[in-house]
Amino acid sequence: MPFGVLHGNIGAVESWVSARMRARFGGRHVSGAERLVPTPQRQEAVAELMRRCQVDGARIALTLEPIRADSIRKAPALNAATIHVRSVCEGLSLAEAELRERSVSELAARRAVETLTRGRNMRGAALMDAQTGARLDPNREKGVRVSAFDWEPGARERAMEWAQRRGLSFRFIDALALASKAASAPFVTAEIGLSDDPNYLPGYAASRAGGYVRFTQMKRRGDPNGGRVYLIDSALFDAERSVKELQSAPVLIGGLDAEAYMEKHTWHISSANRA
Ligand code: PML
Ligand code: MG
Repeated sequence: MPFGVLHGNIGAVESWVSARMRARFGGRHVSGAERLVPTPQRQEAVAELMRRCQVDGARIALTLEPIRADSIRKAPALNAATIHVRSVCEGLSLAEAELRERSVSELAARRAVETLTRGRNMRGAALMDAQTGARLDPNREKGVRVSAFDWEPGARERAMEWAQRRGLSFRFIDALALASKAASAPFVTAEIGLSDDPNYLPGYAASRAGGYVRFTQMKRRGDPNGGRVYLIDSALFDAERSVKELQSAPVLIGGLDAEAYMEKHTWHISSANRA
């Protein structure tokens, strides 16, 4: 299942590169993106990452790291849905309910939402025990940044085209790939995420069982708070190994299942029969 062995063309490419871009401006993180590509495509990948950072005068850190083909695992893309909500309050409470439906305790789900909406300048993601709500990340200031992932070759372009036809952007494509890597780790029960861009209002709750569920409003315009919280099954979690896996185990995400995408409006459904 989640971590398959690579076959065909992917396995045949001997050398890969993990390329990561992080940009800061005025002491704040303003942009970040990454690719995992066969070495001959690294030039293109770097050019694309540089196009992502539109802020003049930003301090940009670019990291290129060689990756062995036989260390790359494959994970399926999560099924995705968009729920159109009427207010930020409704978006946040439905996202919290989505976590509850995926075995997260009431306390932990509430704490996850509080951490996300009140935690200024969260750098990486917070790791939280899915039952007790206790923080598990070794360095709470820094959090944990899930990294070293991409769509499998060709799948990003197809996913992008598909998303644009539905008015969705690269943010969705990037966030879905990231959530798919995280969800494929057995110790991740669920996740909740929100952009730190003050003008980007949608957010999501994600899990292996429930897929990637977007809510069109999870913050008010102008609010710079954002981040991610992973709800962790502590019985399967090992502080050192699991954090390393999230941060640096290279994963390629299989193609988006466009047929599995759904859109719903909360004014047509009750939260009880959403799933
Ligand atoms: C989406 O599905 O539209 C993306 C939601 C939040 C993305 C979080 C981020 O930008 O890091
Ligand atoms: Mg961001």
